Amino acid sequence: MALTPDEVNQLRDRVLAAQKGAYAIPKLTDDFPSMTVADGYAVQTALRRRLCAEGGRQAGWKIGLTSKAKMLQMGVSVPSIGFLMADTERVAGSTVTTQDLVHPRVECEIAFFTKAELRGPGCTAEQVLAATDYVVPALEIIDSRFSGFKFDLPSVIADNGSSARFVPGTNQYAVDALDLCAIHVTLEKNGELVATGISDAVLGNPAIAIAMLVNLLAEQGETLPAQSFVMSGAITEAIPVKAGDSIRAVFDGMGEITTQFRSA
Ligand code: OOG
Ligand code: MG
Repeated sequence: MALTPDEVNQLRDRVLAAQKGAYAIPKLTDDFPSMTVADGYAVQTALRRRLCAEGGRQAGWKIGLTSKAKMLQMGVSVPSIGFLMADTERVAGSTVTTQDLVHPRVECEIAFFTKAELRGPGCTAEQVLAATDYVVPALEIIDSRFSGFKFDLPSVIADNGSSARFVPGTNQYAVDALDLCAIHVTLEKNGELVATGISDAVLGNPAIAIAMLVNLLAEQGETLPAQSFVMSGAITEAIPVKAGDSIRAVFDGMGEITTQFRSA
């Protein structure tokens, strides 16, 4: 760690203000070039504690930068985890407001809901599958608080993995009812095809991403409790959206999710 406890709190406040005020700030490493990945997680944990102390409820976890498409798009080669707050969940088919976001982008993901606790280190995809109650298709709306959506790993981790909104689909599937490595997804914006992918883009199998998340949690001394909702990472690159756009994501064999974007 290169940051002092005071600096961790200072960066927590800087990120929190940008999230709440929906404005862009320079990436944190511009001011703190020696900041490490561990520092990024220290800021993220401080952010999570602050939001919970303010009365927020954590709704789950996310792992990101798990597909080649995302790593290439963002110029980062290591996955990162973040937390999901309940007040950032939106119902499938509903409207997402953009006035309270900086420069949102949409991603298609598979989300897992667990029925047993998972703990690392050494958590495997097999253990994840055995502990999974069901999977659902999901959209994530990410929104980096950094100017130009440009960052490095310590900065994006401190910004909670660009977490902004998430939209779980309503159709639930047992993991043995489908081939988790072969879900084709298509993303349409305003009726036009803008991205396609197959779920094995996520580390070969999205269950591997969940195991990786459990192992990263273990490094922070945490386990993944039963009844956790976890997003496994974008299958395709993320697509920018603005007020007036409508999005339709079709997950082959798992149904579709639509959402509309409005200013307020
Ligand atoms: C970081 C978050 C990436 C994913 O699914 O890959 C992510 C970012 O690209 O801003 O959520
Ligand atoms: Mg994501």
